[in-house]
Amino acid sequence: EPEPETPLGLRFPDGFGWGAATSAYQIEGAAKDDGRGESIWDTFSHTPGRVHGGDTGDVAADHYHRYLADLDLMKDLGLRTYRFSISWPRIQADGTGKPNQRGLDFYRRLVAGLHERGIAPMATLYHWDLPQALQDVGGWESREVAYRFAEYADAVFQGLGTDVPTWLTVNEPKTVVQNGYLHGHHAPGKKDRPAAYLVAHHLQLAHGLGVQAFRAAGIPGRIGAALNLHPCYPADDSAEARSATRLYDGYENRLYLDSIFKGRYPDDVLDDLGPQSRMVQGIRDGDLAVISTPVDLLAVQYYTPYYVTRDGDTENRWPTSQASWQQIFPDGMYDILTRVTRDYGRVPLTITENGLPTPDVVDEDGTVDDPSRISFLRDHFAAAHRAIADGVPLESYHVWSLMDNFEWDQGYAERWGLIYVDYATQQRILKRSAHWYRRVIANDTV
Ligand code: GBH
Repeated sequence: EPEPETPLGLRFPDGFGWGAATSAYQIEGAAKDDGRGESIWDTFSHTPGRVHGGDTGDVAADHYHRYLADLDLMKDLGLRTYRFSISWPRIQADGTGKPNQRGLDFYRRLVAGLHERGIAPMATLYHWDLPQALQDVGGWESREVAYRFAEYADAVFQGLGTDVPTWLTVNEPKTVVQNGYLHGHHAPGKKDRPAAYLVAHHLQLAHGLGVQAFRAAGIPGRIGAALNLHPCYPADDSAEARSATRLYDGYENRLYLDSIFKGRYPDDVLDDLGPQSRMVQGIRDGDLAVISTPVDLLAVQYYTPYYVTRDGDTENRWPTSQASWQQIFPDGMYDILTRVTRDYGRVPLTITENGLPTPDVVDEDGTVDDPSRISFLRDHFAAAHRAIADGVPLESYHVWSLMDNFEWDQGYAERWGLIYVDYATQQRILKRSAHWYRRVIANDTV
């Protein structure tokens, strides 16, 4: 095994979009500033027993107050693109009505600061922080919330539209479905399978209505969906494992991809849910046309593969990261990128998340050494390079994450950043991987 820093000599296309990603609730803190309302993640994290260590996003990395210093760190790294999310309850405290100018102003300042530093902004409209007031009227189980989302999106387009070249609608609808409504590990913490897939439909509808609102607003720029995709492989060669893998892939990938790119939900998944399921009952005429409103790009988030057994469970094949759900398998990046291009056409692709948590500590000399992040990124970049060489229209790559942050139900126990955050002092330290990434970007070479 060579030193992880040893270059592989893989050159990326000129101007390739090297970037990093964050989300609002995970980094901003400032939970009560400037008229921000409460989100379901405020409620969830303040409910005892829900989040590791009782951690909350009240302060997080205090990015709301430190964004200028954070912008300077992005510039220091040489980032060409930065993906962040907009907090819905900062724009509409109760999820409806006239936008809160002070909330919009924060993102205006952030976006202006990115432009001043030559970094392209990429904004996600919804990264899981639903206004609590909308949860109180049913949350994503209510079809109405999809229409509220479109109104919120329009307020954001009017407020900062012309300065943001790339928009994403809903971050990882599947994670809301699975973690929010199947296992209950995320807000709103339900375990209700019939509700979960109705929520999937309403999130897809919200996506489509958001794309339509963007077209109606007539502002320049591009918009797409942000999906976490999982390559699914049979755990053995049996016909049973192969057919279980097919259905698993339906729930993990095709439910979201087919509805957006083919205007239909996959038959195998609909059959499995059944005609009396809340989801199937909740699909109205015209919904799939809304959901499949053409997008300008697709944002892919890749973390782990699944190996599916004959009885439809999954098993691990590769070493895991500190997150027990994450198997480290760089070829999965190649497989998912080439598959999307093969099955859904040559829509421009961006990687909007890929990374791993590491148990970082500050050494006596004040440095933070994370060699496993360097080898992880090197190998996943190499897989993306191979996909590009094979014709995949991949234009940018955002590492998850720019900085350590509130990792949802894991609280601050998992550190996913290129930049270390000392939460006691809010001091930032570039990890060894950040210094390595700076050289990758400067040379366009891994
Ligand atoms: C992304 O989610 C998120 O977009 C980002 O906010 C997050 O910080 C990042 O990745 C790192 O996790 O149900 O216990 O088996 C990744 C979503 C998280 C979905 C883990 C599957 C399985 C955990 N994945 N989850 S569990």
